Amino acid sequence: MAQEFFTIGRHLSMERLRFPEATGEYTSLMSEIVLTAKIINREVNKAGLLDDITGYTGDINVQGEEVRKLDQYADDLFMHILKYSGHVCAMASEEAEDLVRGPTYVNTGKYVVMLDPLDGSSNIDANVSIGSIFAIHSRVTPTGEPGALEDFLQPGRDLIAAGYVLYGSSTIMVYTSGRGVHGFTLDPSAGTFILSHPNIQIPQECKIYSVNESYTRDWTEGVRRYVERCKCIGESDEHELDNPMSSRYIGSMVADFHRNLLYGGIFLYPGTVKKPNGKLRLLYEANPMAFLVEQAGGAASNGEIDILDIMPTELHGRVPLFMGNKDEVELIENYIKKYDLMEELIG
Ligand code: P6P
Repeated sequence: MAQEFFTIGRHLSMERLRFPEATGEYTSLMSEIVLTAKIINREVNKAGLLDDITGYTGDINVQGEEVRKLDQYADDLFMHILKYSGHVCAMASEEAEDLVRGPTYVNTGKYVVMLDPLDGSSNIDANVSIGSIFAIHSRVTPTGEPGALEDFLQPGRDLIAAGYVLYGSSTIMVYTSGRGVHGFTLDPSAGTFILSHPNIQIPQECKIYSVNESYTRDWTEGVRRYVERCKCIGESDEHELDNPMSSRYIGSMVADFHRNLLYGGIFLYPGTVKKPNGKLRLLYEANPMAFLVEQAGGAASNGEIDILDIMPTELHGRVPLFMGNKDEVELIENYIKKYDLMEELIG
């Protein structure tokens, strides 16, 4: 139940009061992200009605993916609003090959922002929920200089905030600044996000597994055996379930993640023999989700170590991603350790 008009603005102001030395820059930056989310929500909601905002731009992004008009719109909007906020010295986006910097006067900005402006947008024509993902680091380069790559190549453990906006049956912003995970649902009539999910904690029981099973033949032995265990098929062992988990996979990570966060579940995007690092990007997909799920009592791993402990080496680096209930993530790591090593040894 939404707490009566406890808006995200009031939440951010109360957060600021915790830190007397706070300059208000972070609060102001978050307010700019909230504004951007409202505008993107408006465009996503009418996408099916207007030709000029659906379909493809004809460009190919740095990922080699066809760019949709809504992708470009969302990216342009985030860039414009954040670039001139005065708080961001540089940005990284799925849609931009290199760093994006603002005008010289914002070299004093304290933060860098990493964005997937509109994740899952290939689903928009089918009216499937899509999302925006953001993550915020404090810069490590001297204030006054242009933002630089090393401002982004920090482990997720050092993030100061991360979140997503899910444009679905209703639009919800879920974010953390390291003091719990909080969900705010947009009240379109009031034009503001209202606290609807305070202190989200992932349920103890893992009821759902989410993975694209069309890649089964390319998985390593450990991943394959874990998924078989979720389905109660294959060789039994001490981790055998009494009943299979439900399979839920919509191909839009923010939607899949949000459902599993609220209901209890495990999301897998494994590497394969051909693509050992999988598909999802560390800086603006895996890290923000890992920060959120750890704050909600869950875990996120690349199959060996916590996502948040990975030292990034490039803007668009990819990682295998297993995230959700902590016990399940640990079990996946054990299966990988046990069976993938065996596979390597015996070939
Ligand atoms: P696949 C969407 O393109 C995305 O980046 C994520 O939102 C989603 O989880 C994944 O890719 C889906 O990838 O290979 O299963 O279609």
